[in-house]
Amino acid sequence: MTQTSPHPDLHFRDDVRDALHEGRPVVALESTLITHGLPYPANLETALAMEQAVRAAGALPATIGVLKGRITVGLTEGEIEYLAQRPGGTVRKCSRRDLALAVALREDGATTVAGTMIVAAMAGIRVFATGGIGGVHRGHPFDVSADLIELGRTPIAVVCSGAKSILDLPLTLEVLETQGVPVIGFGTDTLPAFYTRSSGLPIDACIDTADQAARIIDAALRLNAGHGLLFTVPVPAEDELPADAAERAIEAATREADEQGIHGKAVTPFVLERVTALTEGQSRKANVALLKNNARVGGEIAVALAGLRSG
Ligand code: PSU
Ligand code: MN
Repeated sequence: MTQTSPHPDLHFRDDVRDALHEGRPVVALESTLITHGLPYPANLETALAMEQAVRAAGALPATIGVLKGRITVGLTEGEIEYLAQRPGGTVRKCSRRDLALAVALREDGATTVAGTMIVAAMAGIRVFATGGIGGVHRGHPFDVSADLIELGRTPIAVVCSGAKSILDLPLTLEVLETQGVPVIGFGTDTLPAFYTRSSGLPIDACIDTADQAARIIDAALRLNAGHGLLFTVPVPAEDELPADAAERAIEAATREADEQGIHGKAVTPFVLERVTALTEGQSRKANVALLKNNARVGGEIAVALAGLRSG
């Protein structure tokens, strides 16, 4: 199916524009995990490995970011490398509230899950793969990630490994319910907890194939549902972090954030960095593995969806 004409403020890599125009499968990828989620060079290697995993599944990757105020759908390898090497604090972390600032002030910006959803949906992309979404912060139930609100208002499928257990997962599920967002397990009937395969919390559906996922996306589009769909894929078993090690590190890291008065958009990057340090990099192995795996699953879902909508 041919997509409608994209927005004048979006700059497309040529192959992404062509693929969208022709109804071929495209998977959006975010850039905050490059600038705020992982250090150089793991960020660059992981971003390129995710693109490769999307391609291997038969879809085209479109990493989304803002370069000197230009919202770009499909960063080139050189542009990804540029963002990956920017010193900390020089790239704006762009959630919904930040996009207009980055554009008008001609800044470099990295899109979060919320920011990437907005741009991808404007571009006509139906599937977006990432690692973990933001959620409700432990001990700070008023700190609700804009990702959850975006999922309630922007129609795109987000493939992820749930939310990190640095967050309050039961409260995160409550907010998703309020926002009208179904949580669909890909090969699981509980919410994955990012570093570990299961939080034990029940979710709304369990599916096993990309074709089932495509049917759900297609039904939501036909119903004009207007909200996001959350597909959750557990970290591969061989890369899972032992649950007690993850929990200990998370508790220590969130305590440090409180003690140091870290707040606002700095909380998530701070805690992620501290968890990695406290688990001596063990958590990073899980993080990188699930990112690549989710990119592959996103690619498979996009391929199934393109088949369904052209047939
Ligand atoms: N969770 C991760 N890694 C990340 C993020 C979340 O495991 O890099 C990033 C994503 O871009 C997500 C953002 O959208 O952090 C959430 O930030 P906040 O909690 O400030 O909304
Ligand atoms: Mn927050």
